[in-house]
Amino acid sequence: AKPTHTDSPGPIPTVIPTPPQFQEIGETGHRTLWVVFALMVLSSGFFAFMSWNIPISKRLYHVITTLITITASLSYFAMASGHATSFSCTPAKDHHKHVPDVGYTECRQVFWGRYVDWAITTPLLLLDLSLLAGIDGAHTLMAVIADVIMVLSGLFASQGETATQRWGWYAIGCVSYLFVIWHVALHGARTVTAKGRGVTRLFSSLALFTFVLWTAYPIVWGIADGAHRTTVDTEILIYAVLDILAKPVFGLWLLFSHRSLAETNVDVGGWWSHG
Ligand code: RET
Repeated sequence: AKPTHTDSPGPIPTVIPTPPQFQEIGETGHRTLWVVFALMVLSSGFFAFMSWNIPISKRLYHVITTLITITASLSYFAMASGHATSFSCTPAKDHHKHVPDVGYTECRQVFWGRYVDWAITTPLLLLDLSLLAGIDGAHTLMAVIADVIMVLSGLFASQGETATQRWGWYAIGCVSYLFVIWHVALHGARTVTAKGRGVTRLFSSLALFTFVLWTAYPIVWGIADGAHRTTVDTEILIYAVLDILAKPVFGLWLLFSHRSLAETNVDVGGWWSHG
């Protein structure tokens, strides 16, 4: 029947839905992103400067390491200027027991620019370590592919809407990470001994430093992006410290050691340089 003006509009809803809760960047996070951008630019300049008097044939680590901080500069510029970010919304439960379980949506700011950065820089960091340890192309390639799968899994996890999507991808990422450690740290520990005591000692310290640092990333991800237990600014601060240690500090350590330890040289054949 045709509705008339006397029709009731229906029952008045007894539960008013809670509006989405937003978790987003604040002043501290914003400033931190700009500071890290500046540090990455300075490091890139410094690494390029360090390679000035080095013959091309001995510049492979310099080139790789400078590319790592250049890539980080670009991604930090994007994030600091407000790009490379989106909101990931997930259903959140209402924790008050006496209120019916209405649930609401929780939207957290995610910087997907990080994953683009990591997809480029973590393979390059592994390449530095693999060349240092004298790991063959086959194992290096497997490590790099496992690493890219790890980072892309993290990206998919961060965009997931259901717990299955988010934690499923996270688990896939963690398994890939185990492959990376296996191919680079364990395999490298065997191959590096052929390069003598000095390189073995350097590789052991650098690989330990790397994998302790890298393991912090999935832990931070689980607490911040997975469980939403920290603010977006705290997450930015923690990743900032980790990124500075994993890129500029790692780079300084590697390039200064390479300068004083001739056995770190890699023979990559005539394609890289003619002498
Ligand atoms: C994710 C989530 C999925 C599971 C794992 C992760 C590991 C990330 C790592 C990142 C390293 C980044 C570095 C950046 C350089 O500055 C993607 C967080 C295992 C290991 C070293």
